[in-house]
Amino acid sequence: MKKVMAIHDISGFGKCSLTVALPVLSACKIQTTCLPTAVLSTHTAIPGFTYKDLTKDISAFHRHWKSLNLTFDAMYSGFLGSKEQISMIADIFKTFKTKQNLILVDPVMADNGKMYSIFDAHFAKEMTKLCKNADIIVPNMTEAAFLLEQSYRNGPYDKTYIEKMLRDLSNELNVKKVVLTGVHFDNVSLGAAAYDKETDAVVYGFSKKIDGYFHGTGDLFGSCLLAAILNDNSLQKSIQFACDFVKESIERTVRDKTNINYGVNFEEGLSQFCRRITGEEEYEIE
Ligand code: PXL
Repeated sequence: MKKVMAIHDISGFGKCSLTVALPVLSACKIQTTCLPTAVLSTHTAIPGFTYKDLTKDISAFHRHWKSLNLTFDAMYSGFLGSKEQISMIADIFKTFKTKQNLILVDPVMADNGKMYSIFDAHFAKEMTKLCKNADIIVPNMTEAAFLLEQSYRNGPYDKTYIEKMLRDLSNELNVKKVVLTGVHFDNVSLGAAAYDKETDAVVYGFSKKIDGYFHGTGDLFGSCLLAAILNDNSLQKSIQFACDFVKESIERTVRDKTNINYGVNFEEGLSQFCRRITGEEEYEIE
């Protein structure tokens, strides 16, 4: 069984971060070791959330896991509770990095042109340091702008803009693979673009765009992407699997008329997603 260390917060209510990564990876038969970075009553977009920072616990987790000689096929970080955590997570990466395993960093900090309420521009500077340790980074368009210290641009975008952004991120952060989410060239399709420095190639994955801002979809995308990659799918196929599954989860949420702040209905599609990425179920791209 493949093994992943998942480094995210636990938001008790409002599906995102560990309450998405853990079920997705487990359903895909990937053993998941959780490093919670903070515990919240809800994610930060729901007013009144409680917040317990776990920075002080991280080095104890690190020491204990090191003493157990744990090994991982991938380490996957998302929402970090404080700036101080960034160097601690970089140390964890150093301890458990091997030639074969994969570090995927989702630089969770912003969306829709704005930083999440608990972060500031200084946090973005620190986040660039963590990205420099990664094999793959998965920023959305807002996070990419912050990482490059550029101002955010609303879409639709064009290929020149997206492909320059991918190459700039790869060069400035010294990362081999970059997956940009929230890419769209019109108002019909939405998806992701992936760059591989080794081949200098850019590939795209798109699904039908559904209007509205649905919370937690970045974490769902990252978790699905990692699960697909660990099942030996190409980067292009992996982004397409992830885009389609996020879109289908949004469609179920719209059908159910759930509050879009509460997270998307991914649960109903999970077993099918797992069959798709393992090749047990034929999958035709729409
Ligand atoms: O989905 C990203 C995310 C993760 N964790 C927490 C958040 C957010 C986005 O708002 O608030 C706590």
